[in-house]
Amino acid sequence: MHARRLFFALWPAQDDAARIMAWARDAHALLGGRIMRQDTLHLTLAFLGGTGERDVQRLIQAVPGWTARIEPITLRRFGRFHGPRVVWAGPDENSRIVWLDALHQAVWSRLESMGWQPPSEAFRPHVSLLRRAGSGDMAMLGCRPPITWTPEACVLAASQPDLGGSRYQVLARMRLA
Ligand code: 2AM
Repeated sequence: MHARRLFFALWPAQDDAARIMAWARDAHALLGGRIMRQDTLHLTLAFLGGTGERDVQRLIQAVPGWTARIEPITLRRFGRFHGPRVVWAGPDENSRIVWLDALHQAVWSRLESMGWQPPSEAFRPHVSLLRRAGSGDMAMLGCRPPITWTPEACVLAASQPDLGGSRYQVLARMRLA
């Protein structure tokens, strides 16, 4: 069996995902590309990449013992990663979300103790909306009323390539406090 691509992510409740999806549809109308499915919108905390089955089992067993303190997150703006042509919704660039940075740090220090190498790049919290988006002017999207949502779950998920995109499978859930 080949390695599955694993990641830890914060998942919105259904009604919050529906509100985020409205942003995705507006962005898609302007920029095209592949729109994310509403039921798999998420905020990635840690991407582990291809993970062998033995390590998948170690991670699944480790997760139920973790707890996380969760507070609301406010999405205020669209942003873009040029390489993968991802368009996303994110918080203000200049305001750090202290609890979210702390959670990212806690997840990575736990992963590091299990042998994973933390990323060298800074954590930039975002919810991806489009992949392979066109190069239209994002300023045309204007400002939207902000979306404040409280993650419903923190999950360990596996991403599997599927026709036209990726399918995500939730493997384990962390307790939220
Ligand atoms: P995203 O958070 O920007 O959408 C599963 O692939 C998830 O892990 C995706 O949501 C993806 O991007 C995130 N991710 C982070 N770094 C990645 C990388 N180097 N390759 C693929 N996915 C990555």
